[in-house]
Amino acid sequence: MFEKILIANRGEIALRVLRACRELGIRTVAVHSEADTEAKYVKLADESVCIGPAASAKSYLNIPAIISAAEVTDAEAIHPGYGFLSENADFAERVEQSGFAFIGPRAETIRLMGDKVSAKDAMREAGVPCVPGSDGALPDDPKEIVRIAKQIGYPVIIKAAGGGGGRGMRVVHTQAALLNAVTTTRAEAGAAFGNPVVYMEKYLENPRHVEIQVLADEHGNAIHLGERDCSMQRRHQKVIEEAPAPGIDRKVIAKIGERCAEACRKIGYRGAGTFEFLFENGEFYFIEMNTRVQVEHPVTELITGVDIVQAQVRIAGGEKLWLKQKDIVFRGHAVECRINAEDPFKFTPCPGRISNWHMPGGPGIRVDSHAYNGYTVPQHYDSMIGKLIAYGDTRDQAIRRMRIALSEMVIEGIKSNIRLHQNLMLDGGFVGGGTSIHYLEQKLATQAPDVKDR
Ligand code: MV4
Repeated sequence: MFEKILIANRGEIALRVLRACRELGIRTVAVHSEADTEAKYVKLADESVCIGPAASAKSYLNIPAIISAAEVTDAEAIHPGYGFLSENADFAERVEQSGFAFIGPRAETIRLMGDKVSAKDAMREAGVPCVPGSDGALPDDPKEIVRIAKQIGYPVIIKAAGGGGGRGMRVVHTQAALLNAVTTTRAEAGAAFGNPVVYMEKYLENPRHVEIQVLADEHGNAIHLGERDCSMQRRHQKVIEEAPAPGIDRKVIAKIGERCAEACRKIGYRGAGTFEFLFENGEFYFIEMNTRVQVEHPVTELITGVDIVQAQVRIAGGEKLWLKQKDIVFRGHAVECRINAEDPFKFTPCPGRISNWHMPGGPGIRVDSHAYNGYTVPQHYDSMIGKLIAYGDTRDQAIRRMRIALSEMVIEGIKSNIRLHQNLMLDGGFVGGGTSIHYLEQKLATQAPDVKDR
């Protein structure tokens, strides 16, 4: 096993990785920008290195600075967390070429999944059910494009191969609008991602976002850790996640989970990964694969008892997977609320000094946050300052515990979205379970103006 790991990230996930390393008896190196010098996890790490100014491009995205930090501290491996460089194949490649282990999949796997056309090709080939579509890049010939759309049936969606996570997509309802939409999406994709390749899918009008967590080792073993429902989102930012997904038959999950595990074996996947699906009318349709640990990994940890971050580290260290599929037992229910430093109704970011910070506790409550009393939330990064996760024997118990935890939680000095979560925990749609990806935006759009403008 590694003796020292460099954590190439910030915020709550840097602290989460640090704790996983501590438990494994591995020393840690925190790298940080000038804006994060005072962060608690930086002080908790065995060593720390300042890698540049506040701007991400000059620090957390600065590949030479991060590799130099690993060199001067004699770290053996680099954990990229999520966001920043976590899904950058060139970074993974340079880390390994410099003689360090990258805690994640091989660079070529990251590259394969980063191109959404090659990712879908690989998954279709490996037996994972995909959204019906163009089966590859769209050709240039307009007649062919029209033919493909006709065959799929309207509405269709045009997506950029270099996109993902909601960037570079356009829904098309009629043949009249098709060719302009393709031209525009291509142009935007070329400018935004340096890759004008686009593909077409049937547009699913009211799906849920259900994803499957997998773990795979470099010896050809792979398992799944079940699903997470991440449908409660606004502008492609997840707000609440939960596991298991309400109302889906366990047999259906076992079947799609095994398809994902088998796909991992077939493509030689290594590490933790997530298969993103749209779920509609009882069917799973693959859309993308994430090759990193995800923000919402704790809900899976709570219902399976598997520490996903420790698993990432052990797998990167070359260990053979110590768990078989039959060892994975799903128990209880977990809900995660993302706590953001933002206006709870207008959603504008609200950085600044936290004058009072009190976190809830009690049975089934987990708080993953790097913040503390007196901490200043920097303006330079994402507004997520922590995650509140509630576990219970049943979904109902998890939600009740979440309501209590939210009522105990105090964040003063900055605005937070606690009140949004309090509303959602009492919302009929959420409490009923199984709402679509459009539910939250529709609810917010129809909310009474006095509530909206508060
Ligand atoms: C779709 C879709 C409907 N049909 N693809 C958005 C994020 C990216 N990962 C894929 N996305 C979607 N792809 C087809 N064929 C609807 C979305 C979508 C969405 C998906 C997951 C979570 C939130 C979403 C919000 C809007 C649209």
